Amino acid sequence: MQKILVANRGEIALRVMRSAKEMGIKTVAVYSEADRTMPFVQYADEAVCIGPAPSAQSYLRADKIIEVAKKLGVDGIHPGYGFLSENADFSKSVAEAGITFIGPSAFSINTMGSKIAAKQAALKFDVPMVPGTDKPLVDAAEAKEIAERVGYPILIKASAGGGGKGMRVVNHADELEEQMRMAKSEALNAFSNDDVFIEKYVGSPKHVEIQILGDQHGNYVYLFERECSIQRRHQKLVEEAPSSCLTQDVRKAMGESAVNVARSCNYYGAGTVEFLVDDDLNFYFLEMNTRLQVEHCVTEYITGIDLVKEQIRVARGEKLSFSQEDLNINGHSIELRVCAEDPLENFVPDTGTLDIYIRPQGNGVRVDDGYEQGMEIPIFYDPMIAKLVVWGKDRNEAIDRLCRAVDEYKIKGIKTTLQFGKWAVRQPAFVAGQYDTNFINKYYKPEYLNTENKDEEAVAAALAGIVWEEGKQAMAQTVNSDGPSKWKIKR
Ligand code: MV4
Repeated sequence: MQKILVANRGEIALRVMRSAKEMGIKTVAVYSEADRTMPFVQYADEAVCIGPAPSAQSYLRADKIIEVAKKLGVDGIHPGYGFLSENADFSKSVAEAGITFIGPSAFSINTMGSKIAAKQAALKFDVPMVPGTDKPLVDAAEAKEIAERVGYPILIKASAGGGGKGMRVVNHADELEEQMRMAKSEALNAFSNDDVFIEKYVGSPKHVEIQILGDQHGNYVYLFERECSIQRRHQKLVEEAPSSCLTQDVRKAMGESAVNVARSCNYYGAGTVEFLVDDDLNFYFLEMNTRLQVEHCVTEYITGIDLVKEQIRVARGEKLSFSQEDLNINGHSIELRVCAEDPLENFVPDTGTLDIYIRPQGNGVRVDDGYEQGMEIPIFYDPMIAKLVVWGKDRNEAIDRLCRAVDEYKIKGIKTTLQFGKWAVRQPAFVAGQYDTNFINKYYKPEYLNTENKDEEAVAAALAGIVWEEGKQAMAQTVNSDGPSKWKIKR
């Protein structure tokens, strides 16, 4: 593979290009008119504008992207996450154009894209699942029968759903018919498919997901878990690896189940198998995400594996160069998603200009971001502007380091989730590792955040720094254009 096109934008485009560069592979960026000046466009060896700002006219234009790839002699396309990353037709079209899709086959994407097909496939490998159905519901009468059998409360889920869309809790039999009708109409609207199924509702679960890697020769490994229970409206905000609630035995059992889910759809590449974990550490398969995930960095920190490089190697047809026995958990990693959202106003997205943008640095700190100071955050895309990822020799050090890094991070001009993240990891429930998907609803109130501008001094200092830098630059320009002797003459 000589040249990779990254069909994405922002931090993930940059992150993929960095690994490609280390492997001696050239990179191509495709970008929308709104993204012209972004770092990922500048970083790429070549860059092509593919359309106006709205994603439907740029980052989702599979035809245009493949056309650019062919024209520039690209031999691999990396889809990142979101956009076309879990689009089976795109995976297929890329392959048909004679280009390697750096991701799973259309078959794997299709199988796992249908929650019902995914359950049917995984069932053959004895993967634990929540009691319920693995076939589309035929009518309300059948639904009632099944609900009686598994017992209320139940969940109605859309087969084409995921990320919580088209999900309805039903507490009593007399709500079932109405909720089923609504779930079906919601699913039809959102996914053009109204298949729904039933699961027993697990209250207050933990969301634990397993990172897997598979090659095209039938070899699989699991790279342990990520605990992602701190989320709001199905948007994750804080993720960590490893999970502090699992035992070695449960970790191994979940890892092996995750590999079986991957096996069940002949998966290759990097993938994530999501599980619900209850208070007794029973775990249940939820769904598989057939892409590199936002939070992959915490897994990279604790395993020392570069997941993007492994994706590229697997796509080239290479065998995995390590086995399960070679993998160990080293230390602890926490990621905070830095989103342009106001945690004081229900996390409503905020737009504006990054008037000040200064990254934290130092031991055990990784910032994956897509913007520079002075840039505007466009309204067209995901509000996540950066990921602050830390590593510590143990969980307490990781927590302290995250707080230190939040303090060093200076962002002015837009509201962000930085202070929320610092609050979250200092909560007694988080520190004790005793939290589930209700964490934010249960504990968070906007007034808990330190809202007064206690950072005013630091910002003043940062501004002074900018003025100083600008002054130095102006001076350097004077020196360069006129030669050093000018100073002497002027004096
Ligand atoms: C569940 C559940 C409880 N019981 N399934 C939400 C997104 C989708 N991936 C599955 N989800 C859930 N499925 C059963 N049988 C609770 C959720 C859920 C959830 C799961 C993971 C992380 C956050 C969540 C927030 C609300 C509900």
